Amino acid sequence: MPNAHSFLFELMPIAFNNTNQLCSFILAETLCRLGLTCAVICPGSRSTPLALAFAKVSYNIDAISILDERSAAFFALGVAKATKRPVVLICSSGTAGANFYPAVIEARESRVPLLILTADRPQELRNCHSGQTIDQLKLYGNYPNWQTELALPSSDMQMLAYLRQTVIHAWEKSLISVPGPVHLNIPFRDPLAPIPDANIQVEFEEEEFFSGITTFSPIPQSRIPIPQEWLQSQRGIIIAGVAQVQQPKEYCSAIAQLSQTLKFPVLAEGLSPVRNYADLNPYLISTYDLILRNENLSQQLAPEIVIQIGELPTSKQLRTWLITTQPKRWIIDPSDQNLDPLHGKTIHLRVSIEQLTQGVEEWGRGRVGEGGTRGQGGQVGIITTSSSPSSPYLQLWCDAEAQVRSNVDKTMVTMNELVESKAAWLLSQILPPGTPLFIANSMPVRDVEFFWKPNNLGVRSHFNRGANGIDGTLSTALGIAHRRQSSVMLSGDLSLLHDTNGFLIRNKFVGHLTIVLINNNGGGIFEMLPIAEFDPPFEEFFATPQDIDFAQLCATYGVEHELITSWEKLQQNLNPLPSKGIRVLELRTNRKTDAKWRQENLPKFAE
Ligand SMILES: Cc1ncc(C[n+]2csc(CCOP(=O)(O)OP(=O)(O)O)c2C)c(N)n1
Ligand SMILES: [Mg+2]
Repeated sequence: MPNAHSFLFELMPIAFNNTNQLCSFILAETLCRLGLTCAVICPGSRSTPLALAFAKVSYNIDAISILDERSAAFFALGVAKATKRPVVLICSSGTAGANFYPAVIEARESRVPLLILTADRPQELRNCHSGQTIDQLKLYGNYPNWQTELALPSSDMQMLAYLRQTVIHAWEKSLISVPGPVHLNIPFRDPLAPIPDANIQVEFEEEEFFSGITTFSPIPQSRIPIPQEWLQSQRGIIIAGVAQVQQPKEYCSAIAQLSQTLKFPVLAEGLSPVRNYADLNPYLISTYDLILRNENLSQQLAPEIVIQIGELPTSKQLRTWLITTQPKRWIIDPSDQNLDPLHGKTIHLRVSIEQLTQGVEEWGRGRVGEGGTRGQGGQVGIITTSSSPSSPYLQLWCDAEAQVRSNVDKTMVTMNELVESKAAWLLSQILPPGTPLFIANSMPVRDVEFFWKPNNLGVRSHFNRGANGIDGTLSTALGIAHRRQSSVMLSGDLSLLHDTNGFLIRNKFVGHLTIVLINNNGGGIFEMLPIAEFDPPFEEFFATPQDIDFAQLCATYGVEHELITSWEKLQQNLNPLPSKGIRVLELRTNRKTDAKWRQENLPKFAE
């Protein structure tokens, strides 16, 4: 439990002559004792008491100053994604807080805890053109898990207790039942700087006031009985959807256990940790999108039962197949959210996969067909967890995977030209073990889904698939990489250009980020759409080439840049990774020929 250090005690006589400072100190110290480790602070005057308190409350808080609020908010999102802990985000009054908005949305949609503290003018200075004052109440609409305005700072002991307890509640609300953003709007009267207020002198017993603050215990989840249909079906599949989990190995083991017990294949999205712990999972299917492009196979593989873990993969091919075949679907996810964009007859089982598989040993009772007997009223069967498939359906999946995987690998190995899709395939095999990787939206996530090869490198993939924005890409990646193992980001040119203010974080950033930049001078994704045939207006209004010289751009920020002209060169640069700084490795590609390559080749792998 962090304690206020001596530095604070030196400040105490000043701080506690000033109500704003006292209250901001209580706010910061309470969060610190709850486990806060990072606060991102944007410059401004109204937020002065908060900035001082968070910058000085404790050496245990990493206080980071970032100029651009949009970038700051995505950076905080990245830190919170990687640590799974709430990160505090502070700004001044006015439009500053509005710039947090896209990251607040992403935090909500991808279930990331953020604590947003927007400073505000007091009531009497609102609605009267007092300057830099907007309506900040409910600024983020329905996106926050919880939002409120704090009372004006007061040195009354009852009010200090109110503040302490409200802050504890805010912390909890950012974490349960589903992690997400919480917004506290905080009014301050002058004086904002730590100078004495008139008549304020507070006697404050710090240790007594903060004693007993502990992190809450999560709401216990009840055990859910396993549907009998799972045990009885020979045509079931598991879909491991997009997921960013704190304990990837445990998560993957639980899925593997379910798969081996039921003898169901696991269709794992490129953004699922399952692909990076391949040895755990003998029935792993990574090429489902390519397999399902084969009409014949997609019919033969029609499932009876689907167990979807978390959110559905991006693949349109997979989604269309599920709509056509209409299997009975279960969705395993602890949240209270609707995770069925296909609007099937789905049953949500509101537990985590780890919890669901806790009693897995008992499920063998009733499993038909591989050494067990169909149990009645708890009669015992024996579960087998051997890795040789026993049902013809499972065998068909595994054979298709082996064949398509081999076709993909043969194509990629012999490809010397800089075709975009190869970057995802190559990265899956060459990154140092455990590398944090941020995958930008647009074609990078899609190439990862198509081509990320199963491996045992334990790469930690992150992404903003909550709202699929191309905004905040660089800042999120820097947040993920900050104070962690050397990291990599895979991004298109427009996504990087949308967030170049992220480079302003370079002097605060601790660690290393390599940006693998696929520069196809525009939005390659739009080349895949029917609108590409209509030029004009295609180039000007959809592809939007920006003609940026990235070497010069990088030079402006003091960021290293290298033009990569061969796959060997890329490979050499990615392992080992440097330990410090930001670096761009630019691959120049051609979006028109790349779109054509995908259109021609994606259907070929499973022919
Ligand atoms: C904030 C935001 N604005 C616009 C879009 C629409 N959009 C999706 S992909 C894309 C182009 C991305 O281009 P780039 O990053 O170069 O990747 P590429 O398509 O070339 O792979 C755009 C504008 C979006 N997803 N998010
Ligand atoms: Mg592009």
